[in-house]
Amino acid sequence: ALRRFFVGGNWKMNGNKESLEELMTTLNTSSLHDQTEVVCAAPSIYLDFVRSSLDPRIGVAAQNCYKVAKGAFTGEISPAMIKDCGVDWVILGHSERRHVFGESDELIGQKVAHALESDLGVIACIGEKLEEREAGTTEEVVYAQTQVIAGFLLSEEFWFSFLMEGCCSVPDNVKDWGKVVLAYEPVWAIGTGKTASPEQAQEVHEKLRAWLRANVSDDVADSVRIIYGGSVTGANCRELAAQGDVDGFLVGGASLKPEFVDIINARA
Ligand code: G2H
Repeated sequence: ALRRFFVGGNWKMNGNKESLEELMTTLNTSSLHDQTEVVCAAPSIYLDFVRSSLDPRIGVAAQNCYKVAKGAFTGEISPAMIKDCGVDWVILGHSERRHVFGESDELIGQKVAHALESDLGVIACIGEKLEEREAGTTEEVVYAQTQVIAGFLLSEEFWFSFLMEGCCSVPDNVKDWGKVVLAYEPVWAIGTGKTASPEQAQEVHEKLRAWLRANVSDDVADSVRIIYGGSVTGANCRELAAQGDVDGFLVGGASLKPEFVDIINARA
């Protein structure tokens, strides 16, 4: 296939030096399909430690970052700092950032733009809530989130500054889609043990690819990896990986366990 299988482990706020060392020893000594691109997202305080302990064939990601390079933003980290630790990826727009910490679409779009400008790869997360799925608005929600990540929808904030300041540059967050992996994570499936069925995942991934074809380009639609996240395990990964538009996974809970190796090797 055109698209290299991509498996991200999202450790979230878990582990300590001892347990992560053990996990990394398992990953470093396991046989991993070399066709799979593997990236582990560590808590920011451990990025340096994880980058220096993990085998170089495995990538490392931060789980969040801020939208500018430096300054008076207590508690935040910048893409420049992430790069300085030898780390090449960042997860942005994760549902926990959106729903536990109240990050808006707008902010996520700005973070994506700055992270890409700083030469980080971005795992950009989107996904509908249970009530949105039940109301039949899944497509509408994930298209809107993708559009704000892409940045070419003229937002209220854009029009406000256009009118107030005569600003005239049209936002375009993503100049290089080659650095973006789109993670579809239905919120109702996150950490709940309720995985989307392979058909449910395939349906949304296929529609997202069609959206990219219609709104970006054929080339981007064919090449962007669309990965699935939400209660992926060693037991359900193979069936999901067999779907034509599922190009990998973003794995939470199971990425802290040895079964992460089975998930990395899910595509035969
Ligand atoms: C979704 C996923 C990882 P889990 O948040 O991003 O977590 O696999 O635990 O549902």
